[in-house]
Amino acid sequence: MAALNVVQKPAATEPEASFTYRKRPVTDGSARKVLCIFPHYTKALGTFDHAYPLLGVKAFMPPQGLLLIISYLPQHWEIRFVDENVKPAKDKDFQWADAVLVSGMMHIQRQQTNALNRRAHKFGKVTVLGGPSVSACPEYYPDFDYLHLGELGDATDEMLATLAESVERPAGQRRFVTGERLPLTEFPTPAYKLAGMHKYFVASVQYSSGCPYRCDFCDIPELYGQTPRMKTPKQLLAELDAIVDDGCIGSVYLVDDNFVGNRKAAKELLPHLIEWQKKRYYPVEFACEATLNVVKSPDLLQMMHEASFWTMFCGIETPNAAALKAISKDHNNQMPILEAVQTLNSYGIEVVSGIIMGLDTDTYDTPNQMLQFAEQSGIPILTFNLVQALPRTPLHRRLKAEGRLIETEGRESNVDFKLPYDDVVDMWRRTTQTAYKPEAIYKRFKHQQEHTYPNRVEIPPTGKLTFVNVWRGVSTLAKLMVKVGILGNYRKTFWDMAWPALKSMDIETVIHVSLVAHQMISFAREAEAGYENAGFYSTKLKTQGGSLGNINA
Ligand code: B12
Ligand code: SF4
Repeated sequence: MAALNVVQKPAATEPEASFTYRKRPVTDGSARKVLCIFPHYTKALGTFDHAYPLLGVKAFMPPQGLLLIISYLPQHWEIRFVDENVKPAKDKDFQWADAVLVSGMMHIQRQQTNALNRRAHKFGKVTVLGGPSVSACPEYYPDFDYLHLGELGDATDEMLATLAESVERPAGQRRFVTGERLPLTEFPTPAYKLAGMHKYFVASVQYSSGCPYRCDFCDIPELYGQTPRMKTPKQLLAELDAIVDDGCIGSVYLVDDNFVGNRKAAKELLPHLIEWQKKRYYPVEFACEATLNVVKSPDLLQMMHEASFWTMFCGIETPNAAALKAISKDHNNQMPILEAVQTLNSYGIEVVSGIIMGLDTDTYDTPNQMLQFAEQSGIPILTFNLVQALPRTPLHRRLKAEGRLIETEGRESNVDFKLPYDDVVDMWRRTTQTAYKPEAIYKRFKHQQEHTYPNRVEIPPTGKLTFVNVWRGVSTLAKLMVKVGILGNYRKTFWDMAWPALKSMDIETVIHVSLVAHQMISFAREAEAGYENAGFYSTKLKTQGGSLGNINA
């Protein structure tokens, strides 16, 4: 739990030319104590749970949406923030509160989300739920008192006015639906300080919302729109300052659905990021989600290189051109995929690839094609997911019309695959296990050591040379040496990579490669033992928490 305090409002930012949204919540006179909780995620390949004890952090990423809502709450309301991924909420937190606000991101989190509602109700507290999951699927949350559907906007004001008037639980559930969104240029700086950046694997910021494409399986266009909306560069720099001033030195993840959804806007931002990095001696490196066709804009890539973008999550989904066409992801066919990955690597950008299995076009040869693609591309992290039909997607509507949705508890996916279910799950499991055999992932990392990392902009040591950072590096390295280099059962593979890198004092690479590989190898082994879910959307309960990734862009 973070400290109890009242959040400071950030300085106002320049309004957009088309700005019409002027309402503010009517909350005069009310003094409220608000408990804001982010539920535990379901363990995933991409939540990096196995890396936390080695790095001395508690969770993957601070919950941007909830921290933003906190900053938007009336200044005189008292706030307690709990990220259950860091520390569970205590009974006394619920007792303290007048109202409990919960943010639920993923559908797979919904059991944890509904459990928080039950706890709050046990103490007689009124509950509000917002976030991507409820916005797409309000019916998953029948027992919350208030549902906030959509982005920050008129619904938020209405909801706050309601809480200001009364914190009695209403007789029945009420929904607040955003009709008019608050322009991103009016978004306050999220309450990063409450979260404490040092507790997280990576920090997060948001520059834009929305994506212009319309992939068959993705709910982003319907939830966040197809015309990306942006903050101003000045706003983003203020957020980066807040994050770095709070002690973050390392990766900052741009949570934008597609960082290059509006290339002009990305090009306007990047010179500011480059200048900021230079001025502050490159304290951070960036990761983002973007469509692979960014390689068509070398000027954009050059600026991303100079701003120190190190990682890009691309929803490659499948190397099969016909399959891409079938899922309306033809923009991945605009250039040969392997060449696109090489181009990104040549700018120092390591690709993380989303992969979907269980598509209608899959055959028994699909695992071989996926593994061949992994090897040829040299992409170290590929998030193999089973396709899931999310509500508010073309895929969901099509499968519903075809009678191919199976919403049975315990299934790995709600899609009635063309191939037999057990075969598809088995293909997923075999692909994951083979891709994450220690020799295989270390080989792909070797490719990155040769073809990507040397192409990164040279960073002055000063930016990251703080006592905390050096200490974290030394202790992480020591723990990795013991856990993987001495006790690990793939220690020879580790030393083949680590020894030459240590001799050339490339400590950062040793830590990055062995930490990420450790997560992936451990995850794949758990999957082999049947602990992890194949579909990271499935709400199937596991004896041990389940699994990475992200699927958009
Ligand atoms: C960052 C991110 C992650 C991070 C999350 C870490 C973290 N703590 O933040 C990581 C990388 C771990 C992740 C993983 C996954 N993710 Co993800 N992720 C995102 C992403 C790109 C951005 C979320 C974000 O920060 N947005 C910016 C904030 C400001 O927006 P927001 O959260 O929507 O908040 C706004 C409103 O919702 C509202 N709001 C939010 N909370 C609250 C609370 C209250 C009380 C109120 C009033 C309002 C409110 O106000 C905010 C301002 O407008 C979204 C895409 C998206 N656009 O949502 C996908 C998304 C949430 N992820 C998704 C998925 C599917 C996954 C994975 C399953 C992918 C995978 N294949 O493994 C995994 C699951 C991990 C797990 N085991 O739980 C889906 C969720 C679909 C669904 N509903 O289930 C999304 C929507 C993308 C997509 N369509 O594919 N993800
Ligand atoms: S998958 Fe990516 S590119 Fe496709 S619509 Fe979703 S966010 Fe856009």
